[in-house]
Amino acid sequence: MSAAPHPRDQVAMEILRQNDRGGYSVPTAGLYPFQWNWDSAFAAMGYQHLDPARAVVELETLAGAQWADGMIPHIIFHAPDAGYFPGPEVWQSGQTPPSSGISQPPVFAIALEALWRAGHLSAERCGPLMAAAARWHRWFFLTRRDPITGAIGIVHPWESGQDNMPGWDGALEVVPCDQVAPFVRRDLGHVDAQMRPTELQYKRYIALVEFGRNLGWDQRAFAETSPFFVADPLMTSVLIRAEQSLARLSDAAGEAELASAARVREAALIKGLSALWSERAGGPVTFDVRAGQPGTHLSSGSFVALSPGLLPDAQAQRLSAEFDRIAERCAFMVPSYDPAAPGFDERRYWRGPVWLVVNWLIGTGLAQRGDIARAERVRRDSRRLVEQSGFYEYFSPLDGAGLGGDAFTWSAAAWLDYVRGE
Ligand code: 9WN
Repeated sequence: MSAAPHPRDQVAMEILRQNDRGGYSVPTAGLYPFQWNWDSAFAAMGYQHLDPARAVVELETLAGAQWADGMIPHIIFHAPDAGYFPGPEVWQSGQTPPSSGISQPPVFAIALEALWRAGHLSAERCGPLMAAAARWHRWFFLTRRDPITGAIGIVHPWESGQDNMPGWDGALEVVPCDQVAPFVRRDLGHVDAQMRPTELQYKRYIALVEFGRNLGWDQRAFAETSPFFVADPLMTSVLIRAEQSLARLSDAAGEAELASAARVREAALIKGLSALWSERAGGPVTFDVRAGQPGTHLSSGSFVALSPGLLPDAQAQRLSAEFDRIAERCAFMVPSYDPAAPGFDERRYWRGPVWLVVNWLIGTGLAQRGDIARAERVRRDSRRLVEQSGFYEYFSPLDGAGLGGDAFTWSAAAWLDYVRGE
Protein backbone atom coordinates (compact mmCIF):
# COMPACT_ATOMS: atom_id res chain seq x y z
CA MET A 1 0.00 0.00 0.00
CA SER A 2 1.69 3.15 -1.08
CA ALA A 3 -1.14 5.75 -1.18
CA ALA A 4 -1.49 8.20 1.70
CA PRO A 5 -2.90 6.58 4.86
CA HIS A 6 -6.68 6.64 5.09
CA PRO A 7 -8.72 6.39 8.33
CA ARG A 8 -10.45 3.27 6.95
CA ASP A 9 -7.14 1.38 6.58
CA GLN A 10 -6.87 0.48 10.25
CA VAL A 11 -10.53 -0.53 10.43
CA ALA A 12 -10.09 -2.85 7.44
CA MET A 13 -7.01 -4.45 8.94
CA GLU A 14 -8.79 -4.92 12.25
CA ILE A 15 -11.69 -6.68 10.49
CA LEU A 16 -9.29 -9.12 8.85
CA ARG A 17 -7.64 -9.81 12.20
CA GLN A 18 -10.99 -10.27 13.95
CA ASN A 19 -12.31 -12.66 11.31
CA ASP A 20 -9.13 -14.75 11.34
CA ARG A 21 -9.83 -18.14 12.86
CA GLY A 22 -6.24 -19.33 12.56
CA GLY A 23 -5.34 -20.52 9.07
CA TYR A 24 -8.64 -19.46 7.55
CA SER A 25 -10.96 -16.48 7.80
CA VAL A 26 -14.72 -16.38 8.20
CA PRO A 27 -16.64 -13.95 5.93
CA THR A 28 -18.19 -12.30 9.00
CA ALA A 29 -18.74 -13.42 12.58
CA GLY A 30 -22.21 -14.88 13.25
CA LEU A 31 -23.85 -14.95 9.81
CA TYR A 32 -21.10 -16.99 8.09
CA PRO A 33 -19.02 -18.90 10.67
CA PHE A 34 -17.01 -21.15 8.30
CA GLN A 35 -14.50 -20.81 5.46
CA TRP A 36 -16.07 -19.84 2.12
CA ASN A 37 -14.20 -20.48 -1.07
CA TRP A 38 -14.13 -17.25 -3.10
CA ASP A 39 -14.25 -15.17 0.08
CA SER A 40 -10.94 -16.76 1.07
CA ALA A 41 -9.29 -15.99 -2.25
CA PHE A 42 -10.21 -12.32 -1.84
CA ALA A 43 -9.19 -12.42 1.84
CA ALA A 44 -5.75 -13.67 0.82
CA MET A 45 -5.26 -10.63 -1.41
CA GLY A 46 -6.28 -8.42 1.52
CA TYR A 47 -3.97 -10.13 4.03
CA GLN A 48 -1.01 -9.26 1.81
CA HIS A 49 -1.23 -5.75 3.22
CA LEU A 50 -0.87 -6.67 6.87
CA ASP A 51 0.55 -10.18 7.01
CA PRO A 52 1.78 -11.66 3.69
CA ALA A 53 2.68 -15.01 5.27
CA ARG A 54 -0.91 -15.30 6.52
CA ALA A 55 -2.14 -14.59 2.98
CA VAL A 56 -0.36 -17.67 1.68
CA VAL A 57 -1.75 -19.83 4.51
CA GLU A 58 -5.33 -18.76 3.60
CA LEU A 59 -4.87 -20.27 0.13
CA GLU A 60 -3.12 -23.36 1.48
CA THR A 61 -5.99 -24.06 3.87
CA LEU A 62 -8.46 -23.69 1.02
CA ALA A 63 -6.45 -26.02 -1.23
CA GLY A 64 -6.23 -28.46 1.69
CA ALA A 65 -9.98 -29.07 1.35
CA GLN A 66 -9.73 -30.15 -2.30
CA TRP A 67 -11.70 -33.29 -3.11
CA ALA A 68 -10.09 -36.31 -4.80
CA ASP A 69 -12.00 -35.39 -7.99
CA GLY A 70 -10.35 -31.92 -8.02
CA MET A 71 -13.25 -29.81 -6.73
CA ILE A 72 -12.50 -27.19 -4.11
CA PRO A 73 -15.78 -26.92 -2.20
CA HIS A 74 -17.74 -23.78 -1.49
CA ILE A 75 -17.85 -24.08 2.33
CA ILE A 76 -15.33 -25.81 4.59
CA PHE A 77 -16.68 -26.60 8.05
CA HIS A 78 -13.46 -26.54 10.05
CA ALA A 79 -15.19 -26.23 13.42
CA PRO A 80 -18.81 -26.96 14.40
CA ASP A 81 -21.14 -23.97 14.66
CA ALA A 82 -24.92 -24.17 14.98
CA GLY A 83 -25.33 -20.57 13.77
CA TYR A 84 -25.51 -21.44 10.05
CA PHE A 85 -27.89 -23.58 8.04
CA PRO A 86 -27.26 -25.88 6.19
CA GLY A 87 -24.33 -27.31 8.13
CA PRO A 88 -22.24 -30.45 7.47
CA GLU A 89 -24.98 -32.77 8.78
CA VAL A 90 -27.20 -31.66 5.88
CA TRP A 91 -24.54 -31.78 3.17
CA GLN A 92 -23.13 -35.16 4.26
CA SER A 93 -20.29 -34.91 1.77
CA GLY A 94 -18.15 -37.47 3.59
CA GLN A 95 -15.05 -35.30 3.28
CA THR A 96 -12.27 -34.44 5.73
CA PRO A 97 -12.42 -31.60 6.60
CA PRO A 98 -16.24 -31.64 6.27
CA SER A 99 -17.43 -29.50 3.38
CA SER A 100 -20.38 -28.61 1.21
CA GLY A 101 -20.87 -30.56 -2.01
CA ILE A 102 -20.71 -27.78 -4.61
CA SER A 103 -18.05 -25.26 -5.64
CA GLN A 104 -17.80 -21.48 -6.10
CA PRO A 105 -16.20 -18.99 -8.54
CA PRO A 106 -12.52 -19.96 -8.93
CA VAL A 107 -10.80 -16.73 -7.89
CA PHE A 108 -8.04 -18.84 -6.27
CA ALA A 109 -5.49 -18.73 -9.15
CA ILE A 110 -6.05 -14.98 -9.57
CA ALA A 111 -5.11 -14.53 -5.90
CA LEU A 112 -2.20 -16.90 -6.29
CA GLU A 113 -0.78 -14.84 -9.14
CA ALA A 114 -1.24 -11.64 -7.11
CA LEU A 115 0.69 -13.09 -4.17
CA TRP A 116 3.43 -14.37 -6.43
CA ARG A 117 3.79 -11.03 -8.24
CA ALA A 118 4.06 -9.26 -4.91
CA GLY A 119 6.94 -11.60 -4.01
CA HIS A 120 5.10 -13.36 -1.18
CA LEU A 121 5.39 -16.89 -2.56
CA SER A 122 8.47 -19.09 -2.69
CA ALA A 123 8.70 -21.65 -5.50
CA GLU A 124 8.24 -24.44 -2.91
CA ARG A 125 4.97 -23.01 -1.65
CA CYS A 126 3.73 -21.93 -5.08
CA GLY A 127 4.18 -25.32 -6.82
CA PRO A 128 1.56 -27.31 -4.88
CA LEU A 129 -0.91 -24.40 -5.05
CA MET A 130 -0.51 -24.18 -8.83
CA ALA A 131 -1.08 -27.91 -9.08
CA ALA A 132 -4.24 -27.60 -6.95
CA ALA A 133 -5.51 -24.78 -9.19
CA ALA A 134 -4.84 -26.85 -12.31
CA ARG A 135 -6.72 -29.84 -10.91
CA TRP A 136 -9.67 -27.64 -9.91
CA HIS A 137 -9.80 -25.88 -13.27
CA ARG A 138 -9.78 -29.24 -15.00
CA TRP A 139 -12.65 -30.33 -12.75
CA PHE A 140 -14.69 -27.30 -13.85
CA PHE A 141 -13.91 -28.07 -17.46
CA LEU A 142 -14.96 -31.72 -17.13
CA THR A 143 -17.95 -31.49 -14.80
CA ARG A 144 -19.43 -28.01 -15.19
CA ARG A 145 -19.23 -27.25 -18.89
CA ASP A 146 -22.58 -26.79 -20.53
CA PRO A 147 -22.64 -29.07 -23.59
CA ILE A 148 -24.73 -26.56 -25.55
CA THR A 149 -22.82 -23.29 -25.11
CA GLY A 150 -19.47 -24.60 -23.82
CA ALA A 151 -19.69 -22.05 -20.99
CA ILE A 152 -19.43 -22.91 -17.30
CA GLY A 153 -22.69 -23.82 -15.61
CA ILE A 154 -23.81 -24.11 -12.02
CA VAL A 155 -25.82 -26.90 -10.40
CA HIS A 156 -26.95 -24.70 -7.52
CA PRO A 157 -27.44 -20.92 -7.18
CA TRP A 158 -24.98 -21.01 -4.26
CA GLU A 159 -22.33 -22.34 -6.61
CA SER A 160 -22.47 -19.09 -8.59
CA GLY A 161 -21.75 -17.00 -5.48
CA GLN A 162 -24.64 -14.76 -6.64
CA ASP A 163 -27.32 -16.68 -4.80
CA ASN A 164 -30.67 -15.15 -5.75
CA MET A 165 -29.72 -13.26 -8.89
CA PRO A 166 -32.86 -12.97 -11.08
CA GLY A 167 -31.04 -14.83 -13.87
CA TRP A 168 -31.68 -18.07 -11.94
CA ASP A 169 -35.39 -17.47 -11.29
CA GLY A 170 -36.88 -19.35 -14.24
CA ALA A 171 -34.64 -22.37 -13.75
CA LEU A 172 -35.18 -22.43 -9.99
CA GLU A 173 -38.97 -22.21 -10.26
CA VAL A 174 -39.19 -25.71 -11.73
CA VAL A 175 -37.07 -27.35 -9.02
CA PRO A 176 -39.48 -29.60 -7.09
CA CYS A 177 -39.42 -28.87 -3.36
CA ASP A 178 -42.56 -30.48 -1.82
CA GLN A 179 -40.56 -33.33 -0.29
CA VAL A 180 -37.87 -31.18 1.36
CA ALA A 181 -37.22 -32.11 5.00
CA PRO A 182 -38.41 -29.36 7.38
CA PHE A 183 -35.66 -26.91 8.35
CA VAL A 184 -35.03 -23.68 10.25
CA ARG A 185 -33.15 -20.88 8.52
CA ARG A 186 -30.40 -19.28 10.61
CA ASP A 187 -29.63 -16.30 8.35
CA LEU A 188 -32.79 -14.44 9.39
CA GLY A 189 -31.55 -14.38 12.98
CA HIS A 190 -28.64 -12.20 11.80
CA VAL A 191 -30.01 -10.10 8.92
CA ASP A 192 -33.30 -8.39 7.94
CA ALA A 193 -35.49 -10.74 5.83
CA GLN A 194 -35.98 -7.95 3.24
CA MET A 195 -32.28 -8.22 2.38
CA ARG A 196 -32.20 -12.02 2.00
CA PRO A 197 -33.60 -14.67 -0.38
CA THR A 198 -37.25 -15.64 0.12
CA GLU A 199 -38.61 -18.78 1.89
CA LEU A 200 -39.51 -20.48 -1.37
CA GLN A 201 -36.06 -19.82 -2.83
CA TYR A 202 -34.52 -21.32 0.30
CA LYS A 203 -36.70 -24.42 0.03
CA ARG A 204 -35.52 -24.96 -3.51
CA TYR A 205 -31.88 -24.41 -2.47
CA ILE A 206 -32.27 -27.21 0.07
CA ALA A 207 -34.05 -29.42 -2.48
CA LEU A 208 -30.97 -29.12 -4.71
CA VAL A 209 -28.67 -29.99 -1.81
CA GLU A 210 -30.78 -33.11 -1.20
CA PHE A 211 -30.59 -33.92 -4.93
CA GLY A 212 -26.77 -33.83 -4.92
CA ARG A 213 -26.60 -35.76 -1.67
CA ASN A 214 -28.85 -38.51 -3.08
CA LEU A 215 -26.35 -38.89 -5.92
CA GLY A 216 -23.55 -39.43 -3.39
CA TRP A 217 -22.07 -36.15 -4.70
CA ASP A 218 -21.16 -37.69 -8.04
CA GLN A 219 -20.43 -34.35 -9.67
CA ARG A 220 -20.77 -35.46 -13.27
CA ALA A 221 -24.13 -37.06 -12.56
CA PHE A 222 -25.17 -33.92 -10.68
CA ALA A 223 -24.46 -31.68 -13.68
CA GLU A 224 -26.01 -34.09 -16.15
CA THR A 225 -29.22 -34.80 -14.26
CA SER A 226 -29.85 -31.88 -11.92
CA PRO A 227 -33.20 -30.15 -12.54
CA PHE A 228 -31.18 -26.93 -12.29
CA PHE A 229 -28.20 -26.27 -14.55
CA VAL A 230 -27.53 -22.72 -15.73
CA ALA A 231 -24.52 -21.35 -17.58
CA ASP A 232 -23.22 -18.11 -16.13
CA PRO A 233 -21.12 -15.22 -17.46
CA LEU A 234 -19.45 -14.54 -14.10
CA MET A 235 -18.39 -18.16 -13.54
CA THR A 236 -17.13 -18.45 -17.10
CA SER A 237 -15.27 -15.13 -17.09
CA VAL A 238 -13.69 -15.76 -13.70
CA LEU A 239 -12.49 -19.18 -14.83
CA ILE A 240 -11.03 -17.70 -18.03
CA ARG A 241 -9.20 -15.07 -15.99
CA ALA A 242 -8.02 -17.74 -13.56
CA GLU A 243 -6.71 -19.83 -16.48
CA GLN A 244 -4.83 -16.76 -17.73
CA SER A 245 -3.30 -16.33 -14.27
CA LEU A 246 -2.41 -20.00 -14.06
CA ALA A 247 -0.83 -19.94 -17.53
CA ARG A 248 1.35 -16.92 -16.64
CA LEU A 249 2.37 -18.45 -13.33
CA SER A 250 3.16 -21.80 -14.93
CA ASP A 251 5.27 -20.11 -17.61
CA ALA A 252 7.22 -18.27 -14.93
CA ALA A 253 7.74 -21.51 -13.03
CA GLY A 254 8.92 -23.33 -16.18
CA GLU A 255 5.87 -25.64 -16.09
CA ALA A 256 5.22 -25.70 -19.83
CA GLU A 257 2.63 -28.48 -19.73
CA LEU A 258 0.50 -26.81 -17.08
CA ALA A 259 0.68 -23.56 -19.04
CA SER A 260 -0.35 -25.06 -22.33
CA ALA A 261 -3.22 -27.03 -20.78
CA ALA A 262 -4.49 -23.82 -19.15
CA ARG A 263 -4.33 -22.04 -22.52
CA VAL A 264 -6.23 -24.79 -24.28
CA ARG A 265 -9.02 -24.59 -21.68
CA GLU A 266 -8.94 -20.79 -21.83
CA ALA A 267 -9.49 -20.79 -25.60
CA ALA A 268 -12.42 -23.22 -25.32
CA LEU A 269 -13.99 -21.18 -22.54
CA ILE A 270 -13.69 -17.96 -24.54
CA LYS A 271 -15.80 -19.66 -27.22
CA GLY A 272 -18.25 -20.69 -24.51
CA LEU A 273 -18.48 -17.11 -23.26
CA SER A 274 -19.21 -15.88 -26.77
CA ALA A 275 -22.13 -18.34 -26.94
CA LEU A 276 -23.69 -16.53 -23.95
CA TRP A 277 -23.71 -13.27 -25.90
CA SER A 278 -27.14 -11.67 -26.17
CA GLU A 279 -27.59 -9.06 -28.86
CA ARG A 280 -30.74 -7.89 -27.14
CA ALA A 281 -29.15 -7.42 -23.71
CA GLY A 282 -25.86 -6.14 -25.16
CA GLY A 283 -23.65 -8.57 -23.26
CA PRO A 284 -23.21 -12.12 -22.01
CA VAL A 285 -26.22 -13.43 -20.06
CA THR A 286 -27.15 -16.63 -18.24
CA PHE A 287 -28.40 -19.66 -20.18
CA ASP A 288 -30.89 -22.09 -18.63
CA VAL A 289 -29.59 -25.35 -20.06
CA ARG A 290 -32.61 -27.49 -19.14
CA ALA A 291 -35.10 -25.10 -20.75
CA GLY A 292 -32.75 -24.02 -23.57
CA GLN A 293 -33.56 -20.46 -22.56
CA PRO A 294 -31.17 -17.48 -22.51
CA GLY A 295 -31.46 -14.86 -19.75
CA THR A 296 -33.00 -11.52 -20.56
CA HIS A 297 -30.85 -8.96 -18.72
CA LEU A 298 -27.30 -8.14 -17.73
CA SER A 299 -25.97 -8.84 -14.25
CA SER A 300 -22.82 -7.37 -12.71
CA GLY A 301 -21.23 -10.71 -13.63
CA SER A 302 -21.70 -9.80 -17.31
CA PHE A 303 -19.18 -6.97 -16.89
CA VAL A 304 -16.46 -9.27 -15.54
CA ALA A 305 -16.01 -10.14 -19.23
CA LEU A 306 -14.60 -6.65 -19.83
CA SER A 307 -11.06 -7.90 -19.34
CA PRO A 308 -8.30 -8.43 -21.94
CA GLY A 309 -8.94 -11.23 -24.40
CA LEU A 310 -12.41 -12.30 -23.28
CA LEU A 311 -14.59 -10.52 -25.86
CA PRO A 312 -14.09 -9.33 -29.44
CA ASP A 313 -13.67 -5.53 -29.61
CA ALA A 314 -17.10 -4.83 -31.08
CA GLN A 315 -18.79 -6.77 -28.26
CA ALA A 316 -16.63 -5.08 -25.62
CA GLN A 317 -17.74 -1.71 -27.01
CA ARG A 318 -21.39 -2.68 -26.96
CA LEU A 319 -21.09 -3.94 -23.38
CA SER A 320 -19.29 -0.72 -22.40
CA ALA A 321 -22.24 1.26 -23.78
CA GLU A 322 -24.55 -0.81 -21.53
CA PHE A 323 -22.23 0.00 -18.63
CA ASP A 324 -22.76 3.70 -19.39
CA ARG A 325 -26.53 3.27 -19.61
CA ILE A 326 -26.61 1.60 -16.19
CA ALA A 327 -24.14 4.13 -14.76
CA GLU A 328 -26.61 6.92 -15.54
CA ARG A 329 -29.24 5.28 -13.35
CA CYS A 330 -27.06 4.43 -10.37
CA ALA A 331 -25.29 6.67 -7.89
CA PHE A 332 -22.99 3.72 -7.15
CA MET A 333 -21.75 1.24 -9.72
CA VAL A 334 -21.99 -1.72 -10.33
CA PRO A 335 -25.47 -3.01 -9.38
CA SER A 336 -25.75 -6.79 -9.32
CA TYR A 337 -28.66 -6.68 -11.75
CA ASP A 338 -29.80 -4.31 -14.49
CA PRO A 339 -31.85 -1.58 -12.75
CA ALA A 340 -34.13 -1.42 -15.81
CA ALA A 341 -35.11 -5.09 -15.41
CA PRO A 342 -38.37 -6.18 -13.73
CA GLY A 343 -36.53 -8.36 -11.15
CA PHE A 344 -34.33 -5.50 -9.89
CA ASP A 345 -34.49 -4.88 -6.13
CA GLU A 346 -32.15 -2.27 -4.71
CA ARG A 347 -31.82 -3.94 -1.28
CA ARG A 348 -32.37 -7.65 -1.71
CA TYR A 349 -29.15 -9.60 -1.90
CA TRP A 350 -28.02 -10.32 -5.50
CA ARG A 351 -31.05 -8.68 -7.11
CA GLY A 352 -29.59 -5.18 -7.23
CA PRO A 353 -27.05 -4.32 -4.51
CA VAL A 354 -23.38 -3.58 -5.19
CA TRP A 355 -20.73 -6.06 -4.02
CA LEU A 356 -17.23 -4.68 -3.65
CA VAL A 357 -15.60 -7.93 -4.72
CA VAL A 358 -17.46 -7.96 -8.02
CA ASN A 359 -16.43 -4.33 -8.46
CA TRP A 360 -12.87 -5.48 -7.80
CA LEU A 361 -13.10 -8.02 -10.64
CA ILE A 362 -14.78 -5.55 -12.99
CA GLY A 363 -12.53 -2.59 -12.11
CA THR A 364 -9.28 -4.52 -12.52
CA GLY A 365 -10.46 -5.98 -15.84
CA LEU A 366 -11.36 -2.52 -17.16
CA ALA A 367 -8.03 -1.09 -16.03
CA GLN A 368 -6.14 -3.93 -17.71
CA ARG A 369 -8.06 -3.19 -20.93
CA GLY A 370 -6.91 0.42 -20.66
CA ASP A 371 -10.45 1.70 -20.08
CA ILE A 372 -9.30 4.06 -17.36
CA ALA A 373 -12.44 6.23 -17.24
CA ARG A 374 -14.80 3.33 -16.51
CA ALA A 375 -12.25 1.63 -14.25
CA GLU A 376 -12.02 4.83 -12.21
CA ARG A 377 -15.78 5.16 -12.02
CA VAL A 378 -15.98 1.70 -10.46
CA ARG A 379 -13.16 2.38 -8.03
CA ARG A 380 -14.39 5.86 -7.07
CA ASP A 381 -17.90 4.55 -6.37
CA SER A 382 -16.48 1.69 -4.31
CA ARG A 383 -14.47 4.17 -2.30
CA ARG A 384 -17.49 6.41 -1.69
CA LEU A 385 -19.47 3.39 -0.51
CA VAL A 386 -16.87 2.48 2.10
CA GLU A 387 -16.38 6.10 3.17
CA GLN A 388 -20.12 6.56 3.55
CA SER A 389 -21.18 3.19 4.97
CA GLY A 390 -18.15 1.13 6.05
CA PHE A 391 -17.43 -2.53 5.41
CA TYR A 392 -20.85 -4.06 4.84
CA GLU A 393 -21.48 -7.22 2.88
CA TYR A 394 -23.24 -5.27 0.09
CA PHE A 395 -24.66 -1.81 -0.61
CA SER A 396 -27.62 -0.13 -2.26
CA PRO A 397 -26.61 1.16 -5.72
CA LEU A 398 -29.08 4.04 -5.31
CA ASP A 399 -28.32 5.53 -1.88
CA GLY A 400 -25.19 3.62 -0.84
CA ALA A 401 -26.75 2.18 2.35
CA GLY A 402 -24.71 -0.68 3.86
CA LEU A 403 -26.69 -3.98 3.83
CA GLY A 404 -26.42 -7.57 5.07
CA GLY A 405 -23.57 -8.50 7.39
CA ASP A 406 -21.20 -5.88 8.83
CA ALA A 407 -17.42 -6.05 9.41
CA PHE A 408 -17.17 -8.20 6.31
CA THR A 409 -13.85 -9.83 5.41
CA TRP A 410 -13.99 -9.45 1.65
CA SER A 411 -15.15 -5.85 1.80
CA ALA A 412 -12.18 -5.06 4.06
CA ALA A 413 -9.87 -7.00 1.76
CA ALA A 414 -11.25 -5.19 -1.29
CA TRP A 415 -10.51 -1.89 0.41
CA LEU A 416 -6.90 -2.78 1.20
CA ASP A 417 -5.99 -4.35 -2.13
CA TYR A 418 -8.13 -2.46 -4.63
CA VAL A 419 -10.53 0.27 -3.49
CA ARG A 420 -8.20 2.60 -1.59
CA GLY A 421 -5.82 2.70 -4.55
CA GLU A 422 -2.06 2.96 -4.62
C1 9WN B 1 -24.25 -19.38 0.67
C2 9WN B 1 -20.12 -15.87 2.17
C3 9WN B 1 -21.11 -16.20 1.06
C4 9WN B 1 -20.62 -15.69 -0.30
C5 9WN B 1 -21.71 -15.77 -1.35
C6 9WN B 1 -22.96 -15.09 -0.83
C7 9WN B 1 -23.41 -15.74 0.47
C8 9WN B 1 -24.13 -17.99 1.30
C9 9WN B 1 -25.43 -17.64 2.00
O1 9WN B 1 -22.36 -15.63 1.43
O2 9WN B 1 -23.78 -17.08 0.24
O3 9WN B 1 -23.04 -19.74 0.10
O4 9WN B 1 -25.78 -18.40 2.92
O5 9WN B 1 -26.08 -16.67 1.66
O6 9WN B 1 -23.97 -15.12 -1.77
O7 9WN B 1 -21.27 -15.15 -2.53
O8 9WN B 1 -19.52 -16.44 -0.71
O9 9WN B 1 -19.81 -14.51 2.15
